[in-house]
Amino acid sequence: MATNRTFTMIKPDAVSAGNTGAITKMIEEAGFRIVAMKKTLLTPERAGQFYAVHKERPFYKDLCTYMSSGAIVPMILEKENAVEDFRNLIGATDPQKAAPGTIRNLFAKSIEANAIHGSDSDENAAIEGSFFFSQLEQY
Ligand code: IDP
Ligand code: MG
Repeated sequence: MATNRTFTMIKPDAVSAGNTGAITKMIEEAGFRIVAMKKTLLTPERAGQFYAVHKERPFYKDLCTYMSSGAIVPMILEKENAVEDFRNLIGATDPQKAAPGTIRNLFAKSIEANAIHGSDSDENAAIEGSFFFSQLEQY
């Protein structure tokens, strides 16, 4: 079976709550291989670049402040049908609407502090992965 890749990051609320291990375990048990992973910080400016697609949205400034408020754990993941399967594993943006058993249902605090990011397309997965990691051909 062909595999493909997606990009994720565990967001500051989930890292500071000590849920990095539990979330990483769910990701591996769902069949994703962790290709690359690190713990790092975003400045507000870098958060703004990452979420530039949302810069006209009312929540943009708060989102950049929140995403630079503490450590994050970005990862590149590999699995057959990775992008779609990972979006299903994390659940809806708003944790109140996220299906039972999804990562956001279990760990998110709010629609903003929603525990985890997941790319929405193969194209964005590649762009977002290279925002944090280089020389991926060696992984
Ligand atoms: P997604 O992360 O499920 O793809 P997007 O619409 O791409 O959702 O939004 C990016 C991020 O912006 C969300 O994960 C969340 O942290 C934040 N966000 C989205 N909608 C709202 C909102 O209505 N209020 C506050 N923050 C929001
Ligand atoms: Mg999105």
